[in-house]
Amino acid sequence: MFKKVDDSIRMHQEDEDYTNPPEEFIGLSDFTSCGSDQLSFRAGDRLLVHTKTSADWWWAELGGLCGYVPSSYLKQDVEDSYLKQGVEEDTSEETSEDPWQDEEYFGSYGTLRLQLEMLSDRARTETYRQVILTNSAPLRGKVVMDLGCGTGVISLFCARLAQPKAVYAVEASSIAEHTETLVRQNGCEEVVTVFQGRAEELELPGTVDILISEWMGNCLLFEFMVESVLQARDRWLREGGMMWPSGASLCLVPCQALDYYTERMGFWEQPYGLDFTALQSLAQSEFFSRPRFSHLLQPEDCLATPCDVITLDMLTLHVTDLEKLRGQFTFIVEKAGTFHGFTSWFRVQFQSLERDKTTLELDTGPYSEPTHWKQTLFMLDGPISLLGGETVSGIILLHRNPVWRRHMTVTIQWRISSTEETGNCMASILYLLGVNCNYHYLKCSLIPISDRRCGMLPVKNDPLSNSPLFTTYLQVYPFYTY
Ligand code: GJV
Repeated sequence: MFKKVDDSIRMHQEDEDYTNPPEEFIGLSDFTSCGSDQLSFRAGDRLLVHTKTSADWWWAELGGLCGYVPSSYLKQDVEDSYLKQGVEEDTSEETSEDPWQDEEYFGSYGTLRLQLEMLSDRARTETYRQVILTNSAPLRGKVVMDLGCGTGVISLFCARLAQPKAVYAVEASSIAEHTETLVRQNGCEEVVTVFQGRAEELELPGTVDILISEWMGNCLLFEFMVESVLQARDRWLREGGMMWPSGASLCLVPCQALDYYTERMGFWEQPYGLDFTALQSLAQSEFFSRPRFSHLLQPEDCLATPCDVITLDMLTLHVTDLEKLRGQFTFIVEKAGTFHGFTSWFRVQFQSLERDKTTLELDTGPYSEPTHWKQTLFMLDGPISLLGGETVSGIILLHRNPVWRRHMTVTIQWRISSTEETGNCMASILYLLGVNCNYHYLKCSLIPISDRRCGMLPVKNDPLSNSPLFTTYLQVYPFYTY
């Protein structure tokens, strides 16, 4: 599985500064590799980091094996490094850092900039309004909790459009100081009570019938506010109560992203008549190593019908389920095109309080009205041409960061296969890709063979079990990248 130390280091050090000795780091938590170029380790293991390949992934060694490791799972061996550098030890800052980054998180939600962004997202806000409007009859006399109410818009919809007994509007950021005023100005103070504080630390007058919240982040889970919602559910939702949203799913599609690709990669070909192609691999790792948030996917750039890769039932989901989520996909390419990457988004459902009434949905995908989340694009290292009828299949893994609790790593492993008859080639494997051995960066590089109709690999057995898997590893970054 893993490369032997000698070979891999030699390979890796080709253009490295030999004078830099490896640094020792300690595993903060267990890490299980998701591919043959990653290295598994356990909390407390001492790893030698040879190269800090990118901000997120480092090339490290443990017990004679080498592989990539996520930098956020490691901490420096402070004693060792300080001894070496002769600096006095001071870990106070490091140890006092909040893994939830609440100061920063609630600080940003205390600004009108973010509140305006959410409120002016018509599709989002209008869906919540419709949910309340269409459920106004059964909402009568009910107790509702609005978790993360912000300016209180959902609570106000409840009070204005239905006749609940009480609405508990819970908000941890400083915006809550204004929510109180808005409640009064809209004449809802009899029904809506604002609780300023973290939902986890809150005392409410009693249980609630409905827990409503707009907790979704990029790629659905990012920010992991969903944990607060699940904890509130377990503490405050009465038996048989309703969660809104009641269900959620993460969606994925292989796609074209020609404009984005050309803008970031094509540029270097001949700017001002000069040859800047030497910068292309740098451009690739700088621009494509992280997901592109706020990508707006055009429907015509979908190469297949999108599918739900992960679905969550908000009544039964456990906080521990969030640590690792796994989904599968098989896309059948509908029309020939260039495969630049995968785009992801989410849908959430709002089951009706009344039996047999329609479930409302908020869909943040390319076939619906754009929302402030837009979509998230995961670029491949290089484009691949696909033909209609070929399949792109694989798995997606969401690994919650064990240290930084609002972050996660998204891994997509995929392969392409075809059953098409092609000239003198015996059907199948039009798999023209190889794993680049020059591991400058974690995503596997693809080496497309320029003419896929020649020189392709003969198919021996089942193309699916034969063809290698390509992995796109991406670290999903903080909420403030909005
Ligand atoms: N307790 C109270 N308020 C919270 C909590 C919590 N645990 N977590 C988040 N919020 N990404 N489109 C508040 C946060 O301050 C903000 O106003 C809102 O919920 C987040 C909305 C996330 N939506 C999004």
